[in-house]
Amino acid sequence: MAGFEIDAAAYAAEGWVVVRSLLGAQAIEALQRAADELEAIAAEFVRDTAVRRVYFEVQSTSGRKREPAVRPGALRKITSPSRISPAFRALREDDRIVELIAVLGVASARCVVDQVNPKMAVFGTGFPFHQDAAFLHGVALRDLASFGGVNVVVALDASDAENGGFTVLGGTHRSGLVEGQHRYDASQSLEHRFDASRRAVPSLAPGDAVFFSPWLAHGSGPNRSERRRRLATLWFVGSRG
Ligand SMILES: O=C(O)CCC(=O)C(=O)O
Repeated sequence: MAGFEIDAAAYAAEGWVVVRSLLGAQAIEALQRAADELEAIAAEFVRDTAVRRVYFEVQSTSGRKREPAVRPGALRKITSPSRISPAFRALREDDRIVELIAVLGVASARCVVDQVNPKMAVFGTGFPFHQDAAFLHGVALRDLASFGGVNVVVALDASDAENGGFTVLGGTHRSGLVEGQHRYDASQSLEHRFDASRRAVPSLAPGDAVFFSPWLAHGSGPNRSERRRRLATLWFVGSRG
């Protein structure tokens, strides 16, 4: 693919691979502004709230779901930002991502989930290790089983171990789905349930992306820094084409 390469062999072996500068400065600035606008909508929210089918999940003190926000407007996840944000819709429909996914072996991929994952400076808690494949259902799960899938996170801000960077457990995409992930307590690490011997926290600049298997265990640590960390997340499943 012109301008981009992806290491399909590393992806097959580890279950994840970084693509540097997937998005250029203009696209990233548009997404950063769009994320700011979404966060402004949520400025007074103290509980999880849906607005025009965009679901804003608040950041609680413990990190557990359904507890009040650590302060008004504190967010941990925004699900389906593409429903109201043109910049996130454009990301969801970016053909270059679909082409890279095809190189990884999943043809005619379609996006079934899009999210923003904010992690606040200082207050952002860890995200327990889990496998996204455990959270799909219906037609999307059927297509994942039949045609495979690839998930993608794009850094909107610089992301590293200090600010709760995206963390992967390499190789875990080969060991099957761990049961009971739906009941997880978001304040707990589930590291003990997975082989963590190939744990990695890739440092990402805005616009860098991680392509990873829906079966790869991943999560993130708390944000102990003064820098916020936001990711855009997309889940793709293949189709008959
Ligand atoms: O925010 C993060 O660091 C990870 C989020 C995540 O893995 C998820 O929402 O499934």
